[in-house]
Amino acid sequence: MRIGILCHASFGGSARVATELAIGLAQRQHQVHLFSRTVPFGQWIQSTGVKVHTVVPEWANGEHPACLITNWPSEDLDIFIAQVVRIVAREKIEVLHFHYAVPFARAALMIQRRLGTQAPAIVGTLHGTDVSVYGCDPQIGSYLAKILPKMAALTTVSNNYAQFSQNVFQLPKPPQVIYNYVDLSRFRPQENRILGISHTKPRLVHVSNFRPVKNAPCMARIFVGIRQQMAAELWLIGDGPDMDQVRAIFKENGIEQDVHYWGLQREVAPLLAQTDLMLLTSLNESFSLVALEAMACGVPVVSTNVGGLPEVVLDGITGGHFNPGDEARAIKLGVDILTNPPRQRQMGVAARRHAQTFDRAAIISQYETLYRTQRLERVQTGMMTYIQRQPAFSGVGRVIAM
Ligand code: GMT
Repeated sequence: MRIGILCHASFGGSARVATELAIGLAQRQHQVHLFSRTVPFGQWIQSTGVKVHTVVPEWANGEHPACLITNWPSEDLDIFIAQVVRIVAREKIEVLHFHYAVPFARAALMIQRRLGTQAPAIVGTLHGTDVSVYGCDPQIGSYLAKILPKMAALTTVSNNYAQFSQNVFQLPKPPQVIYNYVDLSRFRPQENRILGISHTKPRLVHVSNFRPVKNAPCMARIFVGIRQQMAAELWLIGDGPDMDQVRAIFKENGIEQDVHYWGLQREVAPLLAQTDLMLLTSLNESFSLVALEAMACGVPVVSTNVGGLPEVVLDGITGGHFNPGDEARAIKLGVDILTNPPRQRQMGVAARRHAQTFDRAAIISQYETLYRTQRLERVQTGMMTYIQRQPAFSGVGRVIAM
C-alpha cells in the first residue's frame, strides 16, 4: 500500500510510535511517506526506506527536542498542508494516518477538503494530552469534537483512553484500540544480571520529559523516602521544565551523590536493562511507552494507577500501583520489591512476559489490517459515488446503495 504518516518530531511517545510504525511498514514493502514539521528526533536513518518530508530544516529548528510543539506558526501549517496535498496527489497515497490530534486533525480536514474525491482514507490516532488537555479545553475541544468524526477511522492506545476519548469528544463510538508496541529484540533483559551483583546498590530509574503531567517532583520525594530506608541509586533519563525542582529536592536532602542524570537519550534500552525498578508518578497517561519498554527489559514498574497504565503495569504481578500523590504507598512498594531479590526477579520475568503481548510485529499488523479495510471502504464509496453520478444508472445506484 501507499501510506502517509503525519507526526510530531519530539522525543515523546506519539512521535516514537509513528516513526517506528513507518519504518515497520516500509520493511513490509509498503511505500511510506512521513510528514513532520522538523526531522523526527533531529536525525533520520536514510536506510529505513521511509521518505521524510519536513517544513522546517534542522538548522533552523530552535525547538528543544523533548518539547511537543503543537501550536505551529500558521505559515508552517499552511506549508505542511500544501506539501502533504502535493505528495498525496503525486504518489496516489491511499491511506493518511495522523498521530496526535493537535494540529493534525485540523490539517487532515484541510487536506481532505483540498483533495475532495481524490482524498485518501484518513485515520487518526489519539495519543494522550490531545485528549486530556486539548480535548478538555472548551474552544479546542469543541472544534476537535466536530472534526474527528469526519475521519474514516479513529484509534487510541488503551481501552481506558477509548472510553475517555468517546466521553470527551462525545464520539458516536469509541476509537478502535490498537495498543502501543515495543521491539522485543531491542528492549530485552540483560543476560545473567542478578540484583545487587551487577551493581552494588539497587538501582531505580525514571524516564520522562519532566513536564508537569509526569509529576517528577513527587518521584524525587519518593526516592528520598526510599533512600531514608535503604541504600539505593536513581537514574534519570530525559529532561524538561521540572528538572530544576527535582535537583533541588535531592540537594535539600543531601542525596545528590545517589542520582545520575543521563539527559536525553536516543537509545534507552541498554540503560533500562541495567536497572532494577522503574518509578513513574504521572497524573495522567494514556499508555506509557517507557513503562512497557522497562518491562520488556525485565524491569518491574511502580506507577500511579491512572489512565491506561493499569493495562500495561499489572498491579502485584509486574510491579505495583499507587494513587497519584500517595508517596507513602509508593515508598513502601519500592522498598518491599528492592529488599526482596527473588520477588524482584519474579516480577521482572512476569513483566517481560506481559510485554510480549505488545509485540511490535503483531501491533503493526493490526494497523495494516485497519488501512486495508479503510482503503477498501474508500474504493467502494468512490465507486458508489461514481455510479450514482451516472444518469443511466441513477435508479440502479439508489437500489445498490439501499
Ligand atoms: O500526550 C502527550 O503529552 C505526549 C504524548 C507523546 O507524544 O509523547 O504522550 C502520549 O502518547 C504516548 C504514545 O502513545 C503514550 O505512551 C503516553 O502515555 C501519552 N502521554 C500522556 O497521556 C500524558
